[in-house]
This record gives sequence, structure tokens and C-alpha cells, in this order.
Amino acid sequence: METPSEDEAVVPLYLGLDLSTQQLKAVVVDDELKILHTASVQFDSDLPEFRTHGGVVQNKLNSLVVTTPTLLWVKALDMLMDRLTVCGVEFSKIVAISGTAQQHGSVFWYKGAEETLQKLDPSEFLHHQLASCFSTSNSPVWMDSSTTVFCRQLEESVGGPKKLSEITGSRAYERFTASQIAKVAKLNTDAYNNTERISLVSSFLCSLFLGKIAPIDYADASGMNIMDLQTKQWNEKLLKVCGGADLEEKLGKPVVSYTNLGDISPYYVDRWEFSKDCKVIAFTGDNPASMAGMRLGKGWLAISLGTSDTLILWLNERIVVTEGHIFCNPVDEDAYMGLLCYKNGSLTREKIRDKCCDGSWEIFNHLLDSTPRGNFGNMGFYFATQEINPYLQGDYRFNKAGEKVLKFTSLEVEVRALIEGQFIAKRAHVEDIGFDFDENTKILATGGASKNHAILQVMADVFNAPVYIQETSDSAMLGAAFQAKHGLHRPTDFFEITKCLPEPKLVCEPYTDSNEIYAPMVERYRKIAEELETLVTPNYATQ
Ligand code: ADP
Ligand code: XUL
Repeated sequence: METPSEDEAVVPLYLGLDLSTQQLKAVVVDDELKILHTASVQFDSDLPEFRTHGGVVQNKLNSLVVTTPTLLWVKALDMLMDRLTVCGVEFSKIVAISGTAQQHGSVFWYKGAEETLQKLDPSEFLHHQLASCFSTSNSPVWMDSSTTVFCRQLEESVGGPKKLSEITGSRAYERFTASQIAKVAKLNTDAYNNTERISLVSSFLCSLFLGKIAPIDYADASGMNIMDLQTKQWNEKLLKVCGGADLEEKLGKPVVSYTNLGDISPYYVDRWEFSKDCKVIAFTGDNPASMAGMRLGKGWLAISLGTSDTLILWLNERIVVTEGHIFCNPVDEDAYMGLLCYKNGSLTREKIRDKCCDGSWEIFNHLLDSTPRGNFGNMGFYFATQEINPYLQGDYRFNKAGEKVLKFTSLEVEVRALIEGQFIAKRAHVEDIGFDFDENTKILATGGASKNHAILQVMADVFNAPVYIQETSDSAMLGAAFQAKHGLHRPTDFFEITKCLPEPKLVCEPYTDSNEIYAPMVERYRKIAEELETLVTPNYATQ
């Protein structure tokens, strides 16, 4: 390998990876965090031999069981490295690597796997060498919802859902890793007993670069229902319920999200000409990495209006929530982040657009703009599919007097009721999760519907805060690249590291009377949701 000249040595590059549900992507950025190269591998089309659909396999006998063959991810990395080479990436200039992956999914390493990782042969593909390294050949992923019985056991073991949330940041969810591990331990006991270590998808991918089993980071560990958010240690009672005495060892000790884990595996030095000094920074989950990629700091709230709607927010303090999730903050170990997921996002907006506006966003926006803020006192809540919070399905309309009505008097009232209702509910939940609104609050809008100015104006008004957008997409993958630089340069603060990037663009400001109009509507929503929810019994299995 040639030694770089002095000039070349001062141009460091950073590599960020993202192992999402459907693809494995990579980005190479320079020291100014400018994107130089990207490459990706699509699971369904590039690796058809694994027969995935949307990157996953749904069990034919039990549709609640959703997995991905673990070896597919390994083979995807072999292909991705080839594609990065074809792009002309100069691996020798990469000084640090970090990554991100879909949250909650788990990898069960077979006994002896770590030794194999430590002795990888650079002349061979990874997938040839790791073929027998997994004690379950299929990894449960976040779309799996087959573990309800184990969720209830977890909650009961500590005194109920609220108590579990107090300890781990969330009540028990089927996709969270603790109940998934409990299922393997109870129903696939031989495989569990033959398991040397358990990784999350993020720490699994990290392990492939580190050449040994990488620790799980605090932010992704918060999506497991087993780590105590206060002490940042695995909770003993929960360890016992999920796996027993040896689970602590199988999980290893979790670490701060931007920990520098040391040198890259010699496999990459010999096979791909990486520098032997290239450092591997802990990998994390995609939602925490998105927070880093959006550079979401104190006072910021990110609202993603995609297929489903997701809210990510910075929290200084940790509070107990029964809906939504509190995670450790990926860029500041003393802070937290909040995550709220909604199933009724763009598809529900499209449904009303199709019913009221002939499928046209232009007509939709015209109707939205032609009704006043507050919608003459009418309110509506639309849940085309079973919502997580509130736990409701169906359409609910209320007139100014608070009476339930079947129909509104005009299409424009219906359209405004939909958009206002969606943001009013979100504001109530954001307040419940402990976000402090004040004159410094700013909203970052992302996702497909963030190009719709009329919708963003309602967002600004309901939250009584200015709304910003930013050019970049792929925030999780970029967040990983930023963390690579951050982890390498600690103790320099994350925001100092990323200040070279352009600021988000202001697109809407709230009208001055907004809070007067919407604060009472948020209170009305709380009462309505409480009354409606008492009429239904939750079946958490579908979440
Ligand atoms: P995903 O969450 O699957 O990544 P996107 O963030 O790309 O999805 O968002 C896709 C959605 O954006 C579509 O379902 C569509 O309804 C919505 N969308 C696209 N353009 C507009 C628009 N002008 N106004 C409102 N919604 C829009
Ligand atoms: C979050 C969640 C998903 C996955 C996949 O709780 O389940 O966002 O991280 O992207």
C-alpha cells in the first residue's frame, strides 16, 4: 500500500452506513461534511436469492412473525464495498466510520462467532466466512408483532406498563428487543443456549467493521425495553424475565453513542486498503441517527410527514410516558430524545384529498387556505387505520358546540378539520412527553408532505412556532457520517463539529393570534380523546 503524501494526509474522509429495512446505503463525506459518494444495495432486487419482500420475510403460518435472513445483511455489505470501490472511494483516506440501522431487530451470534470475526481471511467474502455464525438464521425485525404474551410478562414483572416505562422509557412493545429475546429463549431454547452474544442490527453491522462483537449504544439500547434509562445499565429483573442469568453477558455492556471503539478490523486494511488507524465509532438506531442528521438541538422539534408521521424531539429531562418513547440522546449523553410514531400520516391525508379534492393537492390547499384558523369551532380526527395514540380507528367529527356530527357542512371545513386535528393531537402529545414550548421553539418539517406550504402554515399556527425545512434527505445515513467525525473529535461538541453545514430555511411563521385559537382546542382534544378511548379496549398486538 502506498503511503499518502503530506497533502493527501490532510484530507480526511468519513464513512456513514445505514442498514434500513429495504436497503443498505453508504455515504462518504469530506471534512466539511460535504457528500462525495453514495452507494446502495437493494435487498429484494440485488439479493433475490433470499426471497425478501420489502426487505423482510413474513411468516406464512403466522403473519405477525416478520424477519430478515441475517446472512442477507452480511452479503449486502460485501456488495456495498464493491460498489463503493466502483464509485472511486479512496478507502485509505477514511479516518472514521459510524453507522445506523433499523431499530429493535436482533442478531443471535452462534458460539465461536467472535473468534471467526477476529480471524477473517481478507481473500474471502464476509458472507462465506460468517455463514455458520448465527444461532437463528433469521433476525426478528421491527415489523414483527408476535411477542404480545412476552410483553405482558415484562410489564407484570416490574409492576405494570407505567412502571416499565419509568425504567426503560417505553411500555412493552412487541417490536422492542426484550420481548423478542424472551421469545427466542422460551420457544427456541437450543438456539438461545447456543448464542454467544446478542446484537441489535446497528451493533451487528458495527461488529462487522470492528472485527469483534461491538457494544450496543445507549440510544439504540433504549429501544429494547430492558435498559434502565437512569443508570444506563441492563435492569436485573428484566434480564431475568427475558433470558436468565447469562443474558447480561450475551448483551455486553452498553456504551455512550459516540464512543470511539478503536481500530477497524485488519480485514478491511488488507482487503480494501483502509488505513489501519481508521476508527470505528459506535453505531446507533435510525431514529437517533436521524436526530443527529437533522442536527436537532435544544428547542427543536422535528415533524416528519411521510407515509406515517414521526416526531423527534430534544429533551433535557426524562419523564415517564405511557405513549411514545424516551431514548437516550445520541449526541449528548446527559440529554434524552422523544419519539412519537403515528400510523395515520400521508395515506390518511390522501384519503381525504381523494374524497374532497378529486385527488388534487392544489384543490386541497385552496380549500385549506379558504377556511379560517380554528375552523369555526369544528374539530375532526381521522384514523383510516388503527392509530397508536390515541388508540382509535374511524372518523370523529365535532361541531362548535362539541356535539358529535356525521358530516361537516362543507368540503373546506372537512379538509381543515383533518389537518388541524392531526397537528392538535400531536401538540398535545408533544406537551405530554415533556417538551417545553417557548418563544425559542422551532419546528423542522421533513418527509413528503413538507413541500406543501398550506399544510406547513397550519403546523406553524397550531404549534405557535416557526417552521423550517432543510435541503438534505437521508438524515439517518448522514447522521451516521456526522457521528463518525463527532466520535473521532470528542470532546468537541456535536454542534461545533457540524456548524459548517448550512442552516435550515424558514418557510412559515405563526399568526399572532394562533395560540389564543389553538391552546383551547388542544384542551378540547384531550377531553375528546379520553372520552373516545374509554369506549375501546386496546389490543396492543397490532402496534
Ligand atoms: P416515506 O415515509 O415512505 O419515506 P415520504 O416522506 O416520501 O414517504 O412521503 C410520501 C408521501 O408524501 C406521499 O404518501 C404523499 O401523500 C405525500 N406528499 C407528496 N407530495 C405532497 C404534497 N404536495 N402535499 C401533501 N402531501 C404530499
Ligand atoms: C421506531 C421503529 C422504526 C424502525 C425502522 O420505533 O420501529 O422507525 O426504527 O425504521
